[in-house]
Amino acid sequence: MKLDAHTIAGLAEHLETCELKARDTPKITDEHPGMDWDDAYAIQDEILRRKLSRGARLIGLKAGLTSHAKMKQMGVDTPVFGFLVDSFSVPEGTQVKTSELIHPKVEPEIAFVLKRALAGPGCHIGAVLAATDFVLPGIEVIDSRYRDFKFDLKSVVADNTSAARFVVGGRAMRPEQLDLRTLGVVMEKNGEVVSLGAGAAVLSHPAAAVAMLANHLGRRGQVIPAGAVILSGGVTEAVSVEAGDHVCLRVQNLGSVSLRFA
Ligand code: OOG
Ligand code: MG
Repeated sequence: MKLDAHTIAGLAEHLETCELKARDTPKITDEHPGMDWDDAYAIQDEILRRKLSRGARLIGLKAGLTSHAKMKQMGVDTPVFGFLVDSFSVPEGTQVKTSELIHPKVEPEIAFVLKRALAGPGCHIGAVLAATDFVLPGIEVIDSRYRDFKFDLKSVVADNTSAARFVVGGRAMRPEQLDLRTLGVVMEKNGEVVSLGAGAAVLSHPAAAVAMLANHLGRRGQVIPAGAVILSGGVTEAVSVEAGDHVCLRVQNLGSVSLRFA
């Protein structure tokens, strides 16, 4: 750790205020170029602690930057991990208020729900599939608090990996009924296809992203709890959205899920 507790608390408050007020900020490594990975996750943990102390519930976890398309789009080379609380979850059919967001983008994702907790280190695809209750389609709405969506990995980790909103829906299926690598994914905006891909775009197998998350948490003495929703990461590049847009994600065998932006 390079930052003291006071600085970490101040940066967490700053980033969370930007989130809650839909205000952007230069990336925090501009002011703190020496901050390390532990500092970045400590800032993210402090944002979670602030939310929990105000009554939020932790309902899930996310992996991000798990596909080459996403890594290339953001100019980075390693996955990152974040948390999901109840206020991020949008029921299908309700509208996402763009006035609460800075510059939202949508991503097509495969969501996992576990029947048993998963612990790392040493977690692998087999362990993930054995512990998975079902998978289902999800649209993640990301909204970096950083100006023009420009960041480095430590800044984006501190900013809870741009997490903002998400919806899951469609048809839940057990993983043994599917080949998650060849699962086709089509995302439409206002009726036009804007991105398409297959599950293997995520680390060759979406369950590998969940294994990486379990191994990341294992190093910190934590597990992925049963019942949590886990977003395994955008299959394709993220697509910008604005008020009036309608986004529909269709995943092979898993039906569709959609979101409207107001
Ligand atoms: C970071 C979050 C990336 C994903 O699925 O790749 C992410 C960002 O691109 O702002 O959630
Ligand atoms: Mg994502």
